[in-house]
Amino acid sequence: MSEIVLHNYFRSSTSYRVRIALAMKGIAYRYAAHHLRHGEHRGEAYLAVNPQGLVPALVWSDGTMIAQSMAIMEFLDEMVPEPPLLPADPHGRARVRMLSQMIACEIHPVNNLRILNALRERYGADDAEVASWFRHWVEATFEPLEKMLAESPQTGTFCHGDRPGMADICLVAQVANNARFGVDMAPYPVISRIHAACMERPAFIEAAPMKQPDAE
Ligand SMILES: N[C@@H](CCC(=O)N[C@@H](CS)C(=O)NCC(=O)O)C(=O)O
Repeated sequence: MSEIVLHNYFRSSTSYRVRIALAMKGIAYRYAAHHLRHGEHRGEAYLAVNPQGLVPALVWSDGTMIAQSMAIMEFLDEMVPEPPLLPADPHGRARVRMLSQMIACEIHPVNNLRILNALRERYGADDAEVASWFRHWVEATFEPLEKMLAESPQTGTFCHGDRPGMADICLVAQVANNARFGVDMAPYPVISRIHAACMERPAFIEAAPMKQPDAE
């Protein structure tokens, strides 16, 4: 068995998801930083690890490489089941995956660095226009997410009941990104309450962007 390596970047919200999951499960790993703004994720060395050239990528102790934060989190949950990231029942699992994917599939892909760069390079968008784009796609999903969390009896201290799981991980990582683009969180009291509850937990605190060795 050799070491577990997480290829990531402090500010990457998808990396943040995986760091939280690793911390919750108490899995030790080596932190391999790739500076996205310097294009290190597009270099030969990293493309040899993950041909997609995106972070995060986890290299497990047997050498298996897994990219895609949602796949990594499900893998970690199967390899180290405690504490679980998903509920035990199918209905609960579906709900947590639904809430998670609202963020992971509907917000993150259209607000990723390469999309924001394309807005600037192809269409001449300035900083204000890029920030407005970012906020638009957050709001398009945070509005229904807030409503769904507020109206469901299954919402507890966290997105699903009273222990944090995959949906909370996605929520916290997204809220961290929102702060950089001036998203007003006032319309989202339930999301804000859940975020605050998560940020009292050591795993969420230790995985936070500014706690990482490559933080700037
Ligand atoms: N769906 C992927 C997305 C991975 C991804 O796009 N990561 C971002 C950082 S949050 C990245 O590497 N961006 C580089 C770029 O856009 O050039 C996941 O969940 O892991």
